[in-house]
Amino acid sequence: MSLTLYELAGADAAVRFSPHCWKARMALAHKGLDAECRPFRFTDKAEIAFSGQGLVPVLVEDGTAISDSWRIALHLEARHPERPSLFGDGQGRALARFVNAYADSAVVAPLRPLLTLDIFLRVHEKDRAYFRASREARFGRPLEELNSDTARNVADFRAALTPARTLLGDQPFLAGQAPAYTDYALFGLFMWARCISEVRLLEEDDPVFGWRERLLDAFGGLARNAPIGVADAAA
Ligand SMILES: N[C@@H](CCC(=O)N[C@@H](CS)C(=O)NCC(=O)O)C(=O)O
Repeated sequence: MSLTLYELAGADAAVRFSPHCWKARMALAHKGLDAECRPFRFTDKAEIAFSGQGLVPVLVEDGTAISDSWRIALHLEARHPERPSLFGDGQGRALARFVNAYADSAVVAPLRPLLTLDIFLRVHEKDRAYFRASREARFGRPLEELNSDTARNVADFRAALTPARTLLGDQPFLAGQAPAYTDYALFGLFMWARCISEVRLLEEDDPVFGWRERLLDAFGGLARNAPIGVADAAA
């Protein structure tokens, strides 16, 4: 079996900061699968042209290319049913789909402006002009102005976590007693912050903080030991 995962990388190729690539990384680890994780920069579009689109993650398994982190999770579950399930029984897949959509909408919204300037400062030099132009078009203002709303964005981010916080007050993982894709779908966003920013997102008494610690330690500390592009990881 041959597995290759194309992952977004910073100026330092070891720093892999994409939230969606982290979802795929955690899914592979959950399945106990080893992949060659290749660095991809924003402007390396030609390298993944074979996948028919321009975003990462892209997983290539035995010559078949799959893009989009959710589709990668579905692929891994279907292709490796004998390995630990990413979704569990019953409504696990629907719950994971819901949490993925919640993470990529309500939770990501206040996080994007918090992290975008930090990303810009840590992308490869060749990516800078593309990144600035595409993100300034998205936000409608210079990247340097995004930091003016930090306190409000942190407050909005914490508020957006309320549904997860409620559940994590009752159980160690969103999926129950052990982690599954439902957890990775949200955790990917925290790895994005951890790898490129020093912003303080959570207080230690927040149940989400403890959950994040448990996932940082999962799979032998895969996420905790991942190289970061800042002196101190985002708390
Ligand atoms: N829905 C996709 C989103 C993928 C995505 O937006 N990837 C970003 C990295 S986090 C990307 O490749 N960006 C390249 C660009 O903006 O040009 C997924 O879940 O995989």
